[in-house]
Amino acid sequence: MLKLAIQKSGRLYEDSIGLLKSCSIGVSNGGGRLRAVADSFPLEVFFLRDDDIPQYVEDGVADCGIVGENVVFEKNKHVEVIEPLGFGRCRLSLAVPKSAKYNGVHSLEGARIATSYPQILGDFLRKNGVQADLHEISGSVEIAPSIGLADCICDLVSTGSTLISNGLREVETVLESQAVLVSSQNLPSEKQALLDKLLFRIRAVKKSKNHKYILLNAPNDCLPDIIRILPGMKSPTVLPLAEVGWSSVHSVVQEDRFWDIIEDLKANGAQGILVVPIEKMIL
Ligand code: PRT
Ligand code: ZN
Repeated sequence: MLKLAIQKSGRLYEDSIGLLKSCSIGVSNGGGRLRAVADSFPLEVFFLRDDDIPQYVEDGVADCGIVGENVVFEKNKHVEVIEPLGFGRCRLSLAVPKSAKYNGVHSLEGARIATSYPQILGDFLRKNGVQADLHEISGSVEIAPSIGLADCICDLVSTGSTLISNGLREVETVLESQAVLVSSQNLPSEKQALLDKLLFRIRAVKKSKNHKYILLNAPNDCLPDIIRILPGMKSPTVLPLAEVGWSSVHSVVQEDRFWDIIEDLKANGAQGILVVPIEKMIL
């Protein structure tokens, strides 16, 4: 049985459970349980504080885990990052009071900086040749300047609204982060085989989220142009419609190019365009 550690509650919990569900693995920690056995996959899930996950994985108590890169780099344990998961996106940033002068990292020389990320920030400052006075605090970092504890802060940011409401201005990104799947080093072969199976499902789900299935009708004389626009997985499927001289074209398009492709298709004679989500995608 593969042992997976995920966050017990917090920002990564819903997406971690949702990802497993998309992989057809049902898990529930109903009643605040700390461990649960999944249905339909040989997986035991541990529900932990995110900060503890790298240690559990390093020690082999859990074989793998889902945790933010910010935590992985800060804890600096011996774990392998095996797959970015595309959720829990944020950045670790330096922020100064709105009215403070800032002309690059060197402005921070000698400054008192409040942070929950002394390792990552320490590395960043060393690389930039800056010496500063780090104050490690574990929560509510953003109030440190206003209560006189620090001159500036280094904390996680997603929308930026917490910084604004505390009169702070983001000046430097130290790290871009998202949730990742990590694993213990040197897993025994039967665990590695299960992890590979889980990873195969995760990749199929991730791929499907970046793609849409598209169906359209077009007069046959427009088909060469439409087929040129729609790359498909191998090539588009073309089926005759009941109405003579018309065809239905089916294909898969990448989400990020989606609107450009639709415009191009319309301009080249496509009609009745339908777009549907893909649940799993295996190449
Ligand atoms: O109890 P436990 O220790 O497990 O949870 P936690 O309180 O330490 O972590 P949690 O649930 O807050 O966050 C878990 C992970 O989510 C983090 O380690 C990041 O990888 C990721 N994440 C993504 C974030 C944010 N976005 C985020 N915005 N973690 C925290 N924040 C906080 C930030 O610290 C600041 O206070 O949200 C505030 C800023 O948000 P904006 O939107 O105002 O910029
Ligand atoms: Zn935490």
